[in-house]
Amino acid sequence: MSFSKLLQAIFFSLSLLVILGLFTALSAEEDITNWLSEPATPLAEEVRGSFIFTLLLILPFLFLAEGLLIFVIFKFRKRPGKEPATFHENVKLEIAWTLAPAITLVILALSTFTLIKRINYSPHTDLVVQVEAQRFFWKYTYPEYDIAIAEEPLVVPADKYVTLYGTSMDVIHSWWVPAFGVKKDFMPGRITELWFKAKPGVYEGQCAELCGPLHAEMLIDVKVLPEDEFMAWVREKQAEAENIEVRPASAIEQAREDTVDVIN
Ligand SMILES: [Cu+2]
Repeated sequence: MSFSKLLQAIFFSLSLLVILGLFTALSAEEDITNWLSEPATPLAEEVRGSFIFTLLLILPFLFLAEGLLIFVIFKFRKRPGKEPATFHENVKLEIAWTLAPAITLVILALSTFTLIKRINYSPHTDLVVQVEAQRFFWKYTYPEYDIAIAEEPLVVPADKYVTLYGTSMDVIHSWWVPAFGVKKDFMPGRITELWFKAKPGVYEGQCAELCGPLHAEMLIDVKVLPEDEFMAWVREKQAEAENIEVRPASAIEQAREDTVDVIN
């Protein structure tokens, strides 16, 4: 088989594969991947919108450039009785294909940076939760309710602005719940802010910063409950904390004196 025949065969097989792949993806009853999770917060909706907007703006360039390339390769190639074309330079065309992508990039930058700003600063706060990341779990403290939990799902009220202030006790961790559209690094010695306002449901996430041997098991669970159920959970947790017997300081003091008496 000659080299050009081999190239043709490879080109043909690859095209067939791509068409088959596209057909399978389009006709699948369920999504064949979960690489885009359903947005559960307005922020996640915006992130999704920004993703699609970006794709719509940049894909025409891909198709135009690759389409032109393939067209030119076939149209101006060397054929029996025909020399290959050798033209080059076209100032107008070159200015156009420099300006068009540049303007597109400016549009993308403006829309992306405004969205990043919205992600970074919570517009309002109904509930504050402090997060301490530690290899390999998360500790959540609710200062307003005097509750601290670790290795348990984060529980928050639905449709409320929840602000997390996170830091790390050892290495860099990253708090990432895809459905919320947030992913922020928690670093030792620094406090990072993130926020979400989620629909009721149970959401999963994961530490997204390689932090050690059990990094893959540093999972995140978030339970978003209707407000009354959330308050019931708060009362339950507070009651649990009260039931832990704490010896008053005076009792400890008395015990020490008794011991001293016995020794003497
Ligand atoms: Cu981690």
